[in-house]
Amino acid sequence: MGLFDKIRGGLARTRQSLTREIQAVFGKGKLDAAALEALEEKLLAADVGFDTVQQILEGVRVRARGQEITSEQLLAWLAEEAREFLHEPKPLPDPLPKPYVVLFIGVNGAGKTTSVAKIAHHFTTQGKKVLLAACDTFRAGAVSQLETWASRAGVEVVKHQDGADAAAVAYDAYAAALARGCDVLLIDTAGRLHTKDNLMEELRKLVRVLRKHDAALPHETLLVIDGNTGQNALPQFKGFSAVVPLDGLIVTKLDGTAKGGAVLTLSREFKAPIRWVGVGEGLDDLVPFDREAYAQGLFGEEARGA
Ligand SMILES: Nc1nc2c(ncn2[C@@H]2O[C@H](COP(=O)(O)OP(=O)(O)OP(=O)(O)O)[C@@H](O)[C@H]2O)c(=O)[nH]1
Ligand SMILES: [Mg+2]
Repeated sequence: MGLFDKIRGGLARTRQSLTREIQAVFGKGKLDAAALEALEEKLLAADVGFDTVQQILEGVRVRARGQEITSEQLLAWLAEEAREFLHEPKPLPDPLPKPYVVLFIGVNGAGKTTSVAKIAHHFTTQGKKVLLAACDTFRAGAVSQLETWASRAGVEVVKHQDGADAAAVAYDAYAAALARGCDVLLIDTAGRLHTKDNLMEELRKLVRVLRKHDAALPHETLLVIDGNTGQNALPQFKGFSAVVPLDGLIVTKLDGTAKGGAVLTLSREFKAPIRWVGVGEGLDDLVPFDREAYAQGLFGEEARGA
C-alpha cells in the first residue's frame, strides 16, 4: 500500500463520519444558512477547532457565491481549504549529521515507544544504523518494552537500570552512538503530563545534559500526540513547547479515532509541522505526513456512498 493510501486508510473513521454526514445533510443545492450550520456541526464533531471551522466555512461560502453546488464540489472545496492549514516539516538535512539525534516526548501512552520503533524500522530499511536510548527509567517495564520493539526492528538499545537518571542514559547513548558509528539515535522518554513541573524539569535536564556533547542536540524534538486526544492536544503542545523547542509532531492512532480533524487546528494555530502519522500498531504503520493525502483523507472521494 502506498503512503497516500495509508494516510487515507488511517483517516477512514474520521472521513466516514464527516463525508457521510455532509452528503446526508447537504444533498444538493445551495449552501444556505441551514446547510452551513449543519456543516459547522459536522466539522466541530470531527474535532476541528471553532476558529478553524469558521475560517473553513467562510472559505466555502465565498467559493459557492450562492450558486447551486453538489456535495462532491463541497467536499473538494473542503479538502482544498483544509490543505491550506496543514504544515509539512522541513526536509531532513542532507547529509544527516552523524549521529542524527531525535528526542521523543509526550504524555503517558501517547505512542512514543512504538513510534521510536517504527522510525527505527524506517531508517534501518534505508540502510542506516540506528541506536535507541531507553530514557524511560520511570515506568516499570518500559525498558523491556523498548527492547522487545528494538529486537523486532533489529536495532540495539542503550539502557541503565530502572530508576536511573534519564539524562545520564541519554548522555551515554550519544557517546555509544558516536563510538559505534551509528547514523541515527532515537531517544525514548517517559510519559509525563505537561502540567507536572518536576517531570518537565527532568526533560529540561535531559536536553541540557545532552547538549554537553554538542549544543545542536537534539537535532529534532518530536511531540507525540494521541490522535484521540482531539482538541486537548492544544494545551499539551503549549506545555511541552514552553520547555523544549518542538520541531514537529507525531500524531498516532489515527486509525482508531473520528477526531482526525483536530490536526487542522493544531497545524493552523501553532504552525506546527506534522512529521509522521501513526495508523496502526505494526512497524510499518507510521507514515511521513503529506498534507495533500491528509486533506484527501478527511474529505476525499473514496468513502462516497460507502
Ligand atoms: N492503533 C494504533 N495503536 C497505536 C498507535 N501508536 C501506538 N499505539 C498503541 O498505543 C499504546 C501505547 O503506545 P506506547 O508506544 O507504549 O506509548 P508511550 O507513549 O510510549 O507510553 P508511555 O511510555 O506509557 O508514556 C500501545 O498499545 C500501542 O500499540 C497507532 O498509530 N495506532
Ligand atoms: Mg513508552
